[in-house]
Amino acid sequence: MQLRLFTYGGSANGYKVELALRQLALPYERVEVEIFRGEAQRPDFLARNPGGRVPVLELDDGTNLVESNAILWHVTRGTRLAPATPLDETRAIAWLSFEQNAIEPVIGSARFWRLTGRDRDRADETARRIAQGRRSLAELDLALRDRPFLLGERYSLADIAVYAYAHLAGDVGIDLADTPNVAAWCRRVEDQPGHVAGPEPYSAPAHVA
Ligand SMILES: N[C@@H](CCC(=O)N[C@@H](CS)C(=O)NCC(=O)O)C(=O)O
Repeated sequence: MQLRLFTYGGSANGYKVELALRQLALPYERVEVEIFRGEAQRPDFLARNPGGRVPVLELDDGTNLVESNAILWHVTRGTRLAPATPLDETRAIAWLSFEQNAIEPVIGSARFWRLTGRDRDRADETARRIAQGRRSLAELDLALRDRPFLLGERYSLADIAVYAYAHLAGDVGIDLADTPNVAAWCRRVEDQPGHVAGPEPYSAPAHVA
């Protein structure tokens, strides 16, 4: 049995994992979960992830892994995308935490609301998150002023995790030209061998009237 990735095309959390699997040429079966039709709330999926969220990676022994960054850590272990030293491991964990605190629920949520019509009944909160997103990218820009990648000279899982939502900031009107180090880093990430674009557009059921 091979790896099975349960994901949703519009999810950048799922995209992170697919990007790593593709760049490492690890074979996997992709199972699309239409989260906006309740497919992640069905008992069979909840048995994999009681949180009812994608992505979930099923290993060849049937173990289900949840949380995109934990999955990234697992699939990149021992590969060229893993941190090279214990200190870099610590730095990578810091970037994965930054991504889950300052990028995903900020740029990711604002973008989801805006692209699916949910911003109409939460305009203030959307604006607040976009403002926070600008601050997060400014912080990222400062960190990237003296290094090509987040851990230094080498592209790693930290770049994949942070890139997944950061590169989508333009969808909420944040111009990456305002953070030139981030813009240049996005181009370097996109130039990596095996890079694939993502995530996919939101599916029709994601949109609200
Ligand atoms: N922190 C989690 C977030 C996972 C997550 O929020 N997944 C979304 C799609 S991006 C989902 O499945 N949402 C369905 C729901 O919450 O009902 C991760 O990084 O994997």
